[in-house]
Amino acid sequence: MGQRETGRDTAGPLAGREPAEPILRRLLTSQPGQAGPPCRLPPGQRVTHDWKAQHYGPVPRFRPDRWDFMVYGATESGQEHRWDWAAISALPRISVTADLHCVTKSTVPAIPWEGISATSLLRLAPPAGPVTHVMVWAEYGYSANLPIADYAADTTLFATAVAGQPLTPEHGYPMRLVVPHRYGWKSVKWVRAVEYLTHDRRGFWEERGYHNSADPWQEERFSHQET
Ligand SMILES: Nc1nc2c(c(=O)[nH]1)N[C@H]1C(S)=C(S)[C@@H](COP(=O)(O)O)O[C@H]1N2
Ligand SMILES: [Mo]
Repeated sequence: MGQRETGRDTAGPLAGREPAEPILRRLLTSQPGQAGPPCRLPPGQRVTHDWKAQHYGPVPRFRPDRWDFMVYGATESGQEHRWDWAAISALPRISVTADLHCVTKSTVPAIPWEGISATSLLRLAPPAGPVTHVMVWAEYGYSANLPIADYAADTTLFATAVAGQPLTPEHGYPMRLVVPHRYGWKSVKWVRAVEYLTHDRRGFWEERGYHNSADPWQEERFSHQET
């Protein structure tokens, strides 16, 4: 495959935030009252504290006057929904602290995301009954598909900030999707639209050999594993 992910050095808000030891202890300790695997690091992953941005292609420039966010496709009303940056900025915020698992095996632990929950956007832009999946679209045509259940998970959010600071351009400014329970390529940076689908369709990396469902706990990295 001629394409690969590129990494860039960035001094994000997490740089030097915490010594390694407490993070490792937290990762290796099961969380009381939380369902799921006893070890919080998915198989084959290693922890990295150096949060390098991972993406394909250049970092887009944000132009607030031209930027909008759309929900279209199989909406309940049959109409598309559109927000400009001021309207998005006025929506209520949630916080989700989550690990980010890149398929290339690095995991950045405990990123304190803040943003708009996917469920609140689902309420504002209800899907039609037959919707089964969404395609999440970014600048330059990057995309990732998700079953509606993954999109509607209560930890899925459109992040605009980390630790109280706006996202850096490399990490998705002004807004990115975060799907903590899937590999990082589903966490679409520089997001511009969500398309409601009545059938599954593969996104950018899914078409190029990455696994369709991308569950890090099942090590669903590549399509040849799909049965
Ligand atoms: N638009 C866009 N979003 C993207 C990507 C990309 O190439 N383009 N790369 C994905 C991949 S592979 C990962 S691991 C995460 C990395 O997020 P980070 O750079 O903030 O660590 O972004 C995801 N979102
Ligand atoms: Mo990735």
